[in-house]
Amino acid sequence: PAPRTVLLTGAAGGLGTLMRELLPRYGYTLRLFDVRPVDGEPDAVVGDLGDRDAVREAVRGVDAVVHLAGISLEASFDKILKANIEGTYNLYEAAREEGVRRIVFASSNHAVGHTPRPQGDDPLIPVDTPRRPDTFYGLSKCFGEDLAQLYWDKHGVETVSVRIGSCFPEPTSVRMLSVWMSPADGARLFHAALTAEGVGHTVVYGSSANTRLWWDLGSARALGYEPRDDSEVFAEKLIAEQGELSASDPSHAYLGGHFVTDPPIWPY
Ligand code: NAI
Ligand code: 15L
Repeated sequence: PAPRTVLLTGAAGGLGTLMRELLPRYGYTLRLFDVRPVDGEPDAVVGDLGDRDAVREAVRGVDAVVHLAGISLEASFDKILKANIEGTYNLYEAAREEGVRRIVFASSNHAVGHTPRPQGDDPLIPVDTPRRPDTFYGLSKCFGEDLAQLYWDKHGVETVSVRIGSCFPEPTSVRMLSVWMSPADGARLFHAALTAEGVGHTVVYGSSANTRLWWDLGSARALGYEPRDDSEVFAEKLIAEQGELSASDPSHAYLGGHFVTDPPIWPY
């Protein structure tokens, strides 16, 4: 049966806030979890991914998990280790113990961020391109994808790992014209990832059907995902403001964009 009750971790965050609004329209009842209180949601569970008992209690009785919680930008290795590596392990272990059979894991384009971006007539980047993280953050997403594979092969917990591009209400950079996922398409993709049958562990890129797309959406479409949005409507304005991506600037040369060159910027 299709999952109905879904644990949404990271519910206080940017993507969590968008999905809190959009996923219930597909009929899901959400249980919310975050280390921070969730605005306007007094029933949300406030807990840390590092607290195994809290995580186990949070997953108890749900049909599936959409796992968004964690550090979402580059940070020190120690912080990434706690929140994203140990935290994601705790979530999978809790799911195994509680018999939860489906997880949608918010992976990231930064798992492959050091891959040169296609230029001109270059082919789209396939989903099985060798992983080339651009940060410790991206490395933690590689770990999460491998953890998902392990829990499928060994314990029968299914995962769709979604290598999200940039999911924000609007694209705000020229790079985002290629990697943007509209919130509505994000909800479509998460719904497909929650309901497609026999996914085992499937890795997909998460973006809209952008004219300037850099990667292959084939594995996402195979789940039943049909994106409806295209960032091209924002192209003229963004290119007039910022110019085209440069071929020689290292922060424009790879899928991960400025993550390849930025210092750690996680604020706490
Ligand atoms: P965000 O930083 O706004 O939200 C992350 C949430 O996780 C925050 O509310 C934070 O309090 C919570 N969190 C952090 N550490 C925690 C812990 N130890 N225990 C419990 N909760 C914890 O990030 P955003 O943009 O909402 O992203 C959500 C997820 O999607 C992240 O895993 C991120 O890596 C991934 N992602 C997001 C993209 C985007 O475009 N928004 C792109 C690629 C990946
Ligand atoms: C990510 O993984 C981040 O979580 C998000 O904040 C965006 O910066 C996105 O990647 C991106 O690549 O634009």
